[in-house]
Amino acid sequence: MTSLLVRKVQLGCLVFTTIVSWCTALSSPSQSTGEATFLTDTRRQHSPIKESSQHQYGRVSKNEYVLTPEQIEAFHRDGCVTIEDVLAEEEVEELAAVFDRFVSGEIKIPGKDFCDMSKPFGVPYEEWSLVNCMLPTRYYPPLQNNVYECLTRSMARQLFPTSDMTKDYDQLLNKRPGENDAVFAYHQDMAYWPGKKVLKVPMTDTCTFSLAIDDSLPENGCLRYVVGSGVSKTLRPHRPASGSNRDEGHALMTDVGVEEEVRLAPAKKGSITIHDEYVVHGSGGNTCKDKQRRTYVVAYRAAAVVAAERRIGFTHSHNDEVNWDTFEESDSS
Ligand SMILES: O=C(O)CCC(=O)C(=O)O
Repeated sequence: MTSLLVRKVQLGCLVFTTIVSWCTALSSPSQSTGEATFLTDTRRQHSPIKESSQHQYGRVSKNEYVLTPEQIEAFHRDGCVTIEDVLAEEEVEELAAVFDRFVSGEIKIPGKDFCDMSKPFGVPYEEWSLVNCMLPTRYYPPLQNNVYECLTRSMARQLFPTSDMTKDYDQLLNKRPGENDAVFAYHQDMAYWPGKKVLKVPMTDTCTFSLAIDDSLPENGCLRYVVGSGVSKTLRPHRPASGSNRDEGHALMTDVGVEEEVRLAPAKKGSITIHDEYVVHGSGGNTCKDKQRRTYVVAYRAAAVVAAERRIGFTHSHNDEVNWDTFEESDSS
């Protein structure tokens, strides 16, 4: 009788504790991540919080997503990981509406920050296949601090807990339907950026998030990467993807060996891929006649790295005077 009573009391406590912790998670956005000012609070129904005996994982509040140890390990081991169902349908739709205003030219982006990443500069807009809008939150400040930024900021700080991860740049990409040449050439992101020696910093810590605004599939040109290719943190030789120099087109490319393992990283609408700065990656053309592939990229780097970039005038704008061609090193390591 006594032991039955004790068990009932224990069960009652467990139920009470679980309800309290769920309510706390759902009602208090992370203090450290700040409030999303752009999007309405559309707390999702279809991304259940996964619980283990000690931790809650997944979308624990409006602005916070807790990664599992396995997801963190996969990012550091493979150079890329997919996180399913991070944003709700309504949240994605709200971002998509602003996205489309950039791509249509309604929100203006100056100079080379509005370009095609698969073609040389100078190709008319109507002929673009892979539309690229650099730095959307610079050119349209109301987009700053949106729910996607808040969630990814919380994840970045879990991936690199000691680096004070800070937003470095953002970018919108749209592969137009049926454009087989909407190819993002294989590259390492570090090939585009100044390295440790130029910046005089001891690390390059980076995590780059890509939100699938549309389902990102092999047939509409989802992300693909060479598994584990970033682990050695060495830079492969790169060359301009269009023409003979960077004045003809912004994109760079490198080679992938036939023996290397290339993995596709499809992501459903609302899911996110995260890749690092040294993993070799790119994406194929869009073979779907009726599907675009819209992707919203936001990259975080160690605060010391971002500060050092800005000190030399590097902001990830394609209009920067300081760019890949002007770095003193041929090797960005
Ligand atoms: O999503 C893609 O197609 C490629 C994007 C990319 O290369 C990047 O964000 O570094």
